[in-house]
Amino acid sequence: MSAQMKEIDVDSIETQEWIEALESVIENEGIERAHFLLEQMIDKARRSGANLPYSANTAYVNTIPPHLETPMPGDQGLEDRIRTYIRWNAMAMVVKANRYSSELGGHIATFASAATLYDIGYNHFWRAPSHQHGGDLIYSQGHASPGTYARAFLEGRLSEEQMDHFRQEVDGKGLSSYPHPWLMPDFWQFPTVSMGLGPIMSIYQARFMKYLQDRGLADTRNRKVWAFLGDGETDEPESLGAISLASREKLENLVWVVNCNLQRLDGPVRGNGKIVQELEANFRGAGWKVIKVLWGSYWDPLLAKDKDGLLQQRMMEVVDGDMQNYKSKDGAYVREHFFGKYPELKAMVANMSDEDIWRLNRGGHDPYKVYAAYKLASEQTDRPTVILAQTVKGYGMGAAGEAQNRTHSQKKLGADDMIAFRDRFYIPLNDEDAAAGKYFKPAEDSEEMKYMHARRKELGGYMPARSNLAAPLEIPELSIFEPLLAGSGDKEMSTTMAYVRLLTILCRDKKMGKNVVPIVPDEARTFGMEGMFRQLGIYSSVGQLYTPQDKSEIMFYKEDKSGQILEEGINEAGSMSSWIAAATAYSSHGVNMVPFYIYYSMFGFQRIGDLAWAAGDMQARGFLIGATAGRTTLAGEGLQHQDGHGLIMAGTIPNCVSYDPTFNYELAVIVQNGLHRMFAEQENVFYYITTMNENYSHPAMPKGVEDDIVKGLYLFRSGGKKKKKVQLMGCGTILREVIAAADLLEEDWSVDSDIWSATSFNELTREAQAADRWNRLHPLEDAKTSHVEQCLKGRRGPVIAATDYIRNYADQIRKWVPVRYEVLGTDGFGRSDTRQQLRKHFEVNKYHVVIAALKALADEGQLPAGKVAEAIKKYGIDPEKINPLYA
Ligand SMILES: Cc1ncc(C[n+]2csc(CCOP(=O)(O)OP(=O)(O)O)c2C)c(N)n1
Ligand SMILES: [Mg+2]
Repeated sequence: MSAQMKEIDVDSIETQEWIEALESVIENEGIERAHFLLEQMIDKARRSGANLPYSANTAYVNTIPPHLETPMPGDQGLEDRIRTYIRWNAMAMVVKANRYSSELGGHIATFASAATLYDIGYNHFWRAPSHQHGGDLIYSQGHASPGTYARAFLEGRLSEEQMDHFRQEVDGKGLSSYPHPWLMPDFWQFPTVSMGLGPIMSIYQARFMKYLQDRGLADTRNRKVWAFLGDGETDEPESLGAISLASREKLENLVWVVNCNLQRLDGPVRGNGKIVQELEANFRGAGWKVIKVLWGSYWDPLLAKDKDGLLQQRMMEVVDGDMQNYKSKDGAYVREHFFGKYPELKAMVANMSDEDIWRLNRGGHDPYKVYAAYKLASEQTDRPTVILAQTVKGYGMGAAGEAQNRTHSQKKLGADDMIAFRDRFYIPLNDEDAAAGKYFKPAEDSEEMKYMHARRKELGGYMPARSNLAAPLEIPELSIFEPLLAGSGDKEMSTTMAYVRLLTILCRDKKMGKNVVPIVPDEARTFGMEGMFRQLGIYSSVGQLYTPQDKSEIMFYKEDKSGQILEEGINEAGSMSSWIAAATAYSSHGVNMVPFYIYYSMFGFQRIGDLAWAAGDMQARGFLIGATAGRTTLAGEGLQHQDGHGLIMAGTIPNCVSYDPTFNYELAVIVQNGLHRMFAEQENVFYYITTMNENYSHPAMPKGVEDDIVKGLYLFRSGGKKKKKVQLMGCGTILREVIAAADLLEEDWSVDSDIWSATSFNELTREAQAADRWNRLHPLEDAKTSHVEQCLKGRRGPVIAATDYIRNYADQIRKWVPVRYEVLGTDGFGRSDTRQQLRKHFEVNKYHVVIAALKALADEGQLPAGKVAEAIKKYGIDPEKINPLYA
């Protein structure tokens, strides 16, 4: 009992009796029974009116007491040696990369603190995919990658040459700085180095595995998702933002290991507090199983002696800043500053040498403690587990960085540092080799090597490994979307409605329908998808435990264990994480899933852009549907809803293919082509397609336009042979303004127009840039011409493009437009009003298209400038109106 407690204890004999009674229950009936009795007493006290304060924390000791630790199997001596070699090689590869060029480098301190945490997993828990098991999924800390490489090197999966080319990726033999599937597609599975993304993706991955299981699409039973986080990383909102979903969904298949080395990049994570306790409260409150692994076995005898709880009290009162500082000093310092605070504690360690005190280890460096924690985590049946492992950042780096504030980025180790590291871990290298950072690999027939290979063989093979073995899907012909190809006649509809029809048709497809994963973030009704609730069901791991309010209606809110729709609630990051899990199922689960995630386009890339970038890295395949797109098309919503730049952002992701269709048939052609590319050809691209909520009638598909729709530009309507002629381009809803402008030009100004539907300025630009590049590098061969140039060849008159996006979008193709090119767009903040008003404000309505066309003709000397002024007047345009960019 602590000194404070003693002071308030008014009857110590009574206290002792209660404690003895409890001890007897623990001894005779076990800890569970004791827990039960305590809960009953607390309940009784509360009912009797006691206002007991709630504490989500437990004492600052290991959750698993020594006598309940599962003993560790295997040969610890061998494992320890293997681990030291991995430590050495990981450090050496970083130092060597930095010596090769000071521009390169990497991180030593993170893996140094985490080596045991990874090793126990590799040696005892993580199963690779095999005939017996689907494989566990490991989200490792991005900047701990040297440790992963160092193990793979010992295993013979990476060569010395590859190790020597850490972070030298350009010529093809090097190893990725961080886990990047794009750059090492047979190795890494999950890009985690942008902090917070690994944690949230791991939660939705674990949930998606339940979905696959419940829908009978893959056997994911007994497979686990393990995610490693830094304690600093938990400050990212994405890290902790979805933890309650994990417990709500009872994701017993999820284990997080938070490496609590108490430091982040700049300094301590919670210098003035205790990060472990803060996290414990968060996770316990959210319903996770929390296992604290704070102290190593050398502390056990001291804790056993701590009958009055003073040592525990000291452990609790010392803040993380001091905890870190101790490990940067020595045993004498710890004796004086930690134990020395209380004479009783000082006496407790009086017969220990300074070296003995220094050896008192942190839990995360103790294989026995870590094993026991992992074992307990792997046995959970009804909730996710978080292991809070206390470690030392830069463990073993000594003067070169151990527990020092600057250790995170330390990568310059001199000869003395290297030799000290060698000595610390008994690496069998002479001084010269150690100073040079020579890798150490024991002989193939050594006990260590045999042991390491045997462990992985037992667990199904080597990890990490990324596979790409899913069977392609059989994609329906374009004709399955006949209702969209035929035109809507008099019926006015939006492309969002068309999308819902398309998705419905696809879900009914006998062959691939079941692989479709519709995802919505509490926005299904917005997009008219509520009919799908009943048809497909909303996935719920427990089915539907209530009578839905609208049960009597045809389209009632149906939750179902085998439901197909993922209704993610108001959570774009979570929805995107689900989409990523589905879009990479071909690799993680061997089955091609076809996710369609529809959302307000404004809450797309600019909200979850970093996840979208990670999706590109992971070679995700699927559809993102940016609905209610366009800055003037989503009327009445205003500045924070109207998207005029999502397409530009989509274009920044190299393998994201994006389109802005106007008509239903365009949408159908684009989706069918995407299905073919991604799920039959299994190309590593994903699609971003905008849809709109403006209703209008849709023409039937003209003949022979499919290929050009896919390329991004096709002739929608050919104009007449008048002397004056212009080329008009548009996309999305603004194409309709362009079409109306063509009519005005002819009627009012006797100007003919060819009308082009530009389904993708992004694709046009990429293709044209590729042609340019080829031409630059092949100066002696016949030049390639871009699709834009081919389309415009032989056409008369200036080109005018108008879109519902910022001008940069259509402006991208300027270089390949052989004539004068005018671009209208919606630069500036949006605002709420009617579409007509908004298009007037942003100057993208039919009148402005006409003005732009006339001005281009005037500038070319085909019209007097007075005609333009006349038109401005005729259409009631105020030439002094404020520029919408600044309005
Ligand atoms: C989103 C994001 N922000 C910042 C960084 C840069 N960064 C890399 S590691 C690091 C510190 C990590 O500290 P912690 O999470 O505690 O991990 P440790 O290395 O201590 O295990 C930072 C800030 C990043 N990779 N991603
Ligand atoms: Mg840390």
